[in-house]
Amino acid sequence: THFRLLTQDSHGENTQDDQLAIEVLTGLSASPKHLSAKYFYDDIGSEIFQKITQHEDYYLTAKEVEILTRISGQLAQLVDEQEIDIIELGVGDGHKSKLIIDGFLQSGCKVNFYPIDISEKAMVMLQENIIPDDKLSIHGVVAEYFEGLKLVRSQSSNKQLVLFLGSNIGNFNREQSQGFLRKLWMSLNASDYILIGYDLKKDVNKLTAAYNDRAGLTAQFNLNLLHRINKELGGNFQLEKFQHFGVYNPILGAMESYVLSTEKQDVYIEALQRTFHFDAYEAIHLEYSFKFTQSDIECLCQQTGFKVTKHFTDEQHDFVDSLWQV
Ligand code: AVI
Repeated sequence: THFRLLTQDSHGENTQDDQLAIEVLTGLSASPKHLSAKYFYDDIGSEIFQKITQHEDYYLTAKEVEILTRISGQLAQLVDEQEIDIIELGVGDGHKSKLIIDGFLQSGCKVNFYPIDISEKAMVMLQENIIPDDKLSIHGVVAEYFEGLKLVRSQSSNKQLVLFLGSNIGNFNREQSQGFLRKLWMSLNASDYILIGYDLKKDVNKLTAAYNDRAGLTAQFNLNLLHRINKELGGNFQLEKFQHFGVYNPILGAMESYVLSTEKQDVYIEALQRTFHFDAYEAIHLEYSFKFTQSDIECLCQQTGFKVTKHFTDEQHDFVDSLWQV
């Protein structure tokens, strides 16, 4: 098959397990308590997230699909190359990548697709949805974003288009997203492209509904992190004694996710040999999902060295995919 999996050896770095343990110890010892949303995506979490993206309350995915379906031909025309590397940071199920890839293939452009993700499972799911053909090669890279990007760039000298879709950038805070984009700018060649998805600021009720969906998927998604700690670190969180709370912070311009301890309780985590105390209704902060205005997006572009090629939005202006050039 044309599908190749590139993996990297870790050179005495912390394993993912160690990282989770360190994160949990630090986060649950802090005041206020916090855990990183980065750890949502074990196999169960990835599956729940997939369901969230299909739920009508979580409008983000449908809006981005609407945009990408409409612009895929136009993208290929704007980029205008004979052969291109499309590098996707953090792969979903490949549904959105495929829309973009097809636009290039239909314009006669040869595509080398490099999905980069830390999860090998994500790569397998993707493989089922994207079928290679004569003009499309796929090289899955299991690595952190920038390690993977370095690996890809050491193997190719084509023009590159980096995809960072789904408002994944919203899970960074403002400094982190600036840092991330600067680093991306430095890693690419002059006139390479990036296409980034941004969820726009909008009616608070619509935002709140998206992060408190009626099927309870978001609640499950967040509580799964406690379940993961039980499983991987020998914790004894009783999930029924915690409650999901998703709320918009209009000063930050971000949705915030918490789980609240519904009573006073102690939780023991074996791998850390520690007990953590929770007061009644004490919160653990889990996630930010930042929202943007058009001018937030333009500022970010300007501050990080890129030039805006074009913003693409859906009919109701809920979401933007923004094409920038180095
Ligand atoms: C992956 N990320 C962009 C999602 C978001 O909207 O922040 C994760 C998510 N959290 C709750 N629902 C979805």
